[in-house]
Amino acid sequence: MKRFFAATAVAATLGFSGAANAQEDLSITLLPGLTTDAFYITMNVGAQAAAEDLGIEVNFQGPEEWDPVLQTPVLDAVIGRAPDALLIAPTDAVQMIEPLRRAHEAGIPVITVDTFIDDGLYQTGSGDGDFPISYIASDNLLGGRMAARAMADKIGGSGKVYIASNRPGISTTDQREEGFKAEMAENFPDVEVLETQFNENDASLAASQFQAVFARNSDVAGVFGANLFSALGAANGVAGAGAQDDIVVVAFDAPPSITENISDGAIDVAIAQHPAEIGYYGVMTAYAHLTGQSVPTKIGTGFTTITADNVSDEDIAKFIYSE
Ligand code: T6T
Repeated sequence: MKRFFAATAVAATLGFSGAANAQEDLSITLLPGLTTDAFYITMNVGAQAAAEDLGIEVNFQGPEEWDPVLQTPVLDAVIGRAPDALLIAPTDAVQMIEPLRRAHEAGIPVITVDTFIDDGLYQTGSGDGDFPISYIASDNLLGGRMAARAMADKIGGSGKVYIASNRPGISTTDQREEGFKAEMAENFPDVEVLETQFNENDASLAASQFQAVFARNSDVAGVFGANLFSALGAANGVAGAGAQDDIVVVAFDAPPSITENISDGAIDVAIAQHPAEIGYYGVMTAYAHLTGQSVPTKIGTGFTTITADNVSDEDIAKFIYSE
């Protein structure tokens, strides 16, 4: 009974409406982009906290690498086990539509967390991929703009920069790239954004790509690492070239490996997402839907900007990802 009231109180603050029927035998699967990424490990921490509050079960299961070809068989196995709801970070906005339709057609409510399929506008009656019931994530366009502002500030408003990213076709990193470029074009005309370097989520490749860009542009002023592995790799490349005092690195994501780089001076700014919030509200949203309440089709979570000035603050510690 206590849990029922706790759950309905959270649902009420989220703006969910309708009559709730508490149910404690529910099982939800959280299928991340990859299981070995601190971002998703932290999302699972939030998801498990919600599961505990609600007295339900959440399973965390996914591929070990970012790849729709590897994520699809894991998804098919999950569909075979018929969980009450699926929370998933689709690894490609287009390629994951049909695999996810199989879950939807099997009667499993789909909520996407972090990334979206199609255009991310769900339950609109238009588009191939509007069937998920909700999308819970950072505002990645805004995050890209925040990274651009931080970069422009650190490089003094002019110079050459480039974006290190995973691969095209992923909603999150595509939107960060779009937001970063739009902010530079609109507000920082003296910043030149060079061609984006895609690294397939491989930090070693991101490091060698930095070396290649640096060899062609010895005056490069900054790198925006648009996700954890891109940022770590770029920072390693910059440090390996002995250029950390001259080249600014702005990172998306904030595992300890990145905040340690901030303390050491290899990374200047990290835009931390709030993955635990995504996991918590993801499970709450699934629970609300499963117990007969209406839910928002989109829930946005926040960011925290971390620099050398605040990296050691007590208030910041809760935003550093779990590993
Ligand atoms: O940046 C996160 C996530 O938001 C993105 O979709 C994929 O990369 C991360 O998991 C970090 O590695």
